[in-house]
Amino acid sequence: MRLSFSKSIHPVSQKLADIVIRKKTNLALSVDMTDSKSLLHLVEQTADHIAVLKTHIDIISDFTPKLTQILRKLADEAGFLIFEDRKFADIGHTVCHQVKDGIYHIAQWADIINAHLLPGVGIIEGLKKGCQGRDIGLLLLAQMSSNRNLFSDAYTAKTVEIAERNKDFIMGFIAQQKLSQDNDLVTMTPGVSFSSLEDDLGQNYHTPQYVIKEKKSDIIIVGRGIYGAQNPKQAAIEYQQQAWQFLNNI
Ligand code: S5P
Repeated sequence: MRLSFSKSIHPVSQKLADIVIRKKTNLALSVDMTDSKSLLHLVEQTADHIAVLKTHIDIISDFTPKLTQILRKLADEAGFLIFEDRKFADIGHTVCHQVKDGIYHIAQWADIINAHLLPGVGIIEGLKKGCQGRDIGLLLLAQMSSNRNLFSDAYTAKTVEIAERNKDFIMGFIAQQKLSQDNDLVTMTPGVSFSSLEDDLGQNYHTPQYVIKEKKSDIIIVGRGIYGAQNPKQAAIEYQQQAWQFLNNI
């Protein structure tokens, strides 16, 4: 099996590798629902098939702290990591509060967070400070899936370079392909669907085969391909099986 990060020095990547191997899944489910009941129903249906649950906690209309307590409990019981896709992008002092305080207290329940490196390396220190006390991994956005995005090759290369120098906290990338030869770093790829090529707001999709086999990513991130399906549990199983098969090079 090609699981390049299985010996990563990052504790969250180690946990992720253990889950991927034990549950035979390199699928991250993006639960972009806006009410907690639908979200929890989806998680209960798919928990056995996912390695990571990716949330956008700030789109939940009826959010209460109870929701993140329940998600944390489900994650510990079913064995998946929680990735809060907040895409931090501010100065260190501000992101420190954004990850720790407010109504979401992300650092109390998330295993993985992500950030844009646009403001410079202070964002890494700010998030690290805000995450003190728990094992949390930071993914840097090195590329995006959306049409005509403004990521340049130079920006992507600089992001990779900075990640490779900060592996105590940075666990890898959100990217469209494997970018670093450093096996401590994980690559997660969104914009994955069996059936769609794009949506009407600029999203682009590729198949699990393309992303895992051709582009050598580690983890596929799937949202509407699963929760928009007639049978989300069955769809999760199909994405799980395909992504796993191509990770194993069959
Ligand atoms: O480049 C990116 C980065 C991210 S994190 N493109 C993305 O689509 N995402 C997120 O992945 C996006 O915010 C959404 O939550 C998910 C893709 O959802 P889908 O429904 O299009 O599969």
